Amino acid sequence: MAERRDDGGEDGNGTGAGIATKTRAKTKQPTPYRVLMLNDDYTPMEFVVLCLQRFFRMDMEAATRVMLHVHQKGVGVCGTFSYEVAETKVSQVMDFAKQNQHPLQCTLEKA
Ligand code: TYC
Repeated sequence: MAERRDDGGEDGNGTGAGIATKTRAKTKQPTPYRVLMLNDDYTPMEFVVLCLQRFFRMDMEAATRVMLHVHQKGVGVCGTFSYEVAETKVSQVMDFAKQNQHPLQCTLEKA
């Protein structure tokens, strides 16, 4: 969002009057979606931490904090993204969990 006023100088009509102009960014922000991780009784804690590091770029400390939150509360937020990115992250986590035969569930909701 930029606002601009011209130089107030010559306007080409010989009056020297300035013309106010406004430029608005027309790019609309995408609707945000939260990616949620769900607790279960079988997925190892280390695997959840690995997912959070690998797919949500968390460091060990942040990943451990989110994993423990999910473990204790049942659900936790991995991050907020556009629908397309959120959907991709959910698929990546679910595919990786399936490959490793863990029942880990991940979903998304409108933020
Ligand atoms: N509750 C699991 C355990 O005790 C750990 C776990 C944490 C599983 C977070 C899933 O999203 C999850 N092994």
